[in-house]
Amino acid sequence: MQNNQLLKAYLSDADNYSIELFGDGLIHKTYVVNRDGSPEYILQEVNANVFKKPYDIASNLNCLSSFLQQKGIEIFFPLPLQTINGNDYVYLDDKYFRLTPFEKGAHAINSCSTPEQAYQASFQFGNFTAAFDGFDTTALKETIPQFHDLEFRWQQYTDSLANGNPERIRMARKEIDMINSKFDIVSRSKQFNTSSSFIKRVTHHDTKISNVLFNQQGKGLCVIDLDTVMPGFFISDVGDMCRTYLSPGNEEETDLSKVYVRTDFYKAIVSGYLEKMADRMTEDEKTSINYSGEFIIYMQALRFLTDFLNNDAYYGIRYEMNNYDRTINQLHLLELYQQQTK
Ligand code: GN1
Ligand code: MG
Repeated sequence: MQNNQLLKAYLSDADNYSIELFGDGLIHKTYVVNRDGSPEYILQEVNANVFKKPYDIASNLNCLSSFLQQKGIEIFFPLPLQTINGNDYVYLDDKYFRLTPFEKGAHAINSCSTPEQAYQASFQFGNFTAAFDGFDTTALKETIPQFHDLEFRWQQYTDSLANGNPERIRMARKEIDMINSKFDIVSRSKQFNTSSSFIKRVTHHDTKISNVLFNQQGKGLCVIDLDTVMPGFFISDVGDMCRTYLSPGNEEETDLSKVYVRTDFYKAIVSGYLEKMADRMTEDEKTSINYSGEFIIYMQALRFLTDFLNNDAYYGIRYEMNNYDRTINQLHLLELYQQQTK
């Protein structure tokens, strides 16, 4: 990468910085920018195959940040910097890059290992949505259209069954049958789009624990990675926390004995989220809390399987059967989730 050219768009003393790869996201490439060995910025190459309109992300962030300022709401909201020329991105070699200050004294964790961490993170996501109470969500652009629309994901899945790799379809027969047998999860999602008891709010849509910053005492500080902040339903955020915090083994784990549900973490997620959100949620929403996990774990299994059948067009993979193994992992987690959290 042409490090210097990139950093020079932002920093007049770009030569004093070095760049190294950072984190393990499946979509963007992320780098940390160091000066004298200490981190100063996060540099990201935005995946424009996934986010087809990168300027929609910038527009959403500016809109949300103005709302917070106008209302005097003090949550930490990490905005990318503008370039010296006042642009939201550097466009180089057909790629979009952005630079965000590194939060000193804060750190992210890669896996959730205590109920307290689950509680802290969940509180932050609830607090984030609550901060935008009264914000007109129609002002936001959908940075990935129909991102968490389960009926749409189902449609993509049935398309992959019709047009995908026939050998892979044969290989995944058991998982296809399992997905099909749980179609009631898709049916139930319909009520979110049709009933006024379910409210569209500013939701994050990617609530894995590495998207929360903690202070040195382990207290949650804020949420980061705001590209998929869009109008959505709370089940997206609570559900993705269930998907990613409940099991000690993550979606990459192939030893399924390490993929199980820690029910005390489930309680921590629910109580952290409700702390700020309980008063804002309708009765129908509250009785759908448990459905959140089913909705998202199922959707993720569906998305991994669809990608497998489509020859891995979307998710980054480390080995040939990665998306297939991820599907098996998520279906296992879903089964246990349905048995153990009610
Ligand atoms: C992607 O890029 P990353 O790892 O934060 C995906 C999420 C999935 C996740 C599964 C834009 O998130 O929806 O849950 O992979 N993000 C996008 O690991 O598709
Ligand atoms: Mg992300």
